[in-house]
Amino acid sequence: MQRVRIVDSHTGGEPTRLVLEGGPELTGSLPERVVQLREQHDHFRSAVVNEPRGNDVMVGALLTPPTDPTCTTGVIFFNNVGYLNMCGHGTIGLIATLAWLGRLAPGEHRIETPVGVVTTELLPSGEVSVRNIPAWRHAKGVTVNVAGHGPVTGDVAWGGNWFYLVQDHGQALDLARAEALTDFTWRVREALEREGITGEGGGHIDHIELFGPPQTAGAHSRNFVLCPGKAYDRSPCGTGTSAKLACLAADGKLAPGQPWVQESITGSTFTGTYRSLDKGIDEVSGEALSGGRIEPTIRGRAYVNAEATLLLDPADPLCFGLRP
Ligand code: PYC
Repeated sequence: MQRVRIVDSHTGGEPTRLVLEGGPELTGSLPERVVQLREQHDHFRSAVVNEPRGNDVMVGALLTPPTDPTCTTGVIFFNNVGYLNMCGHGTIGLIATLAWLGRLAPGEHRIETPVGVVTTELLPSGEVSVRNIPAWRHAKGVTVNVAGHGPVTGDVAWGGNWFYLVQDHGQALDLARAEALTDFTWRVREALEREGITGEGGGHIDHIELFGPPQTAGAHSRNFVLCPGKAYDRSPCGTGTSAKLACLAADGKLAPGQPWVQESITGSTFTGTYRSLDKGIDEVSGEALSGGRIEPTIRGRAYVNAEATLLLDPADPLCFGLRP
């Protein structure tokens, strides 16, 4: 019987299952460890997050020793169908969980992910801020023909994962419509694939993000985010909010340092700000340049809600989870 020690948390409704002990031994750089996990231990990913122990919404986070000695830990995020490059809500959950375990104190902690180091801060309030890896808009106003709906126009942006962000979609962003929104965004994703639209270097766009008017006082926008395995994000999505900030910056609609409160489809919120990198802001006019890179910071709160040991019994035919 393999034993896997986990702590669950949720960040704005989106769950994170942190694996503390019992995962496979991985070596090399973080991107190399993702390849090892995918090619040699994918059944472990499935055992942790898929039914019957998990569910389609669950995001796993495997702690791994950092290769960068300035980092507190390394982490690999995964979900019901594969691996995430970065995960904002998951990083907030990771810090809240390590704090609850007494493994870290309020203040700054650097975390190594497969796509770079993010700098987190555990605030005295219990909130966590995540200074993410650079984000940018790759393409503005890309139109695709969505089956059953017609043309839809959106931006392609990177926020730690690749996103297609749509403002004008004709969909009401109400939680009661989650099934219809899932169907619509899945069709958008299929249209992107069919029409060969990708991120930079052929990066797979596996997150679709719709925006609409907020329902919470003080919020600037509400979103619905479809994740790669067809589950929707219950939180405002940290990497999705980073991609949104990159688009706002590129359009000159949000100044560096100005807060943007992003509400999720469940009503939870993240606050985002950014710092300009490269030549994202025209030094003469002060205007944002399309394609400029930004450094986003996302702030939110996670709550620990379970502590358990998973038992992986090789005699159990569903030991490694229900997989399509
Ligand atoms: O918060 O970045 C995020 C995220 C990605 C997928 C689910 N949550």
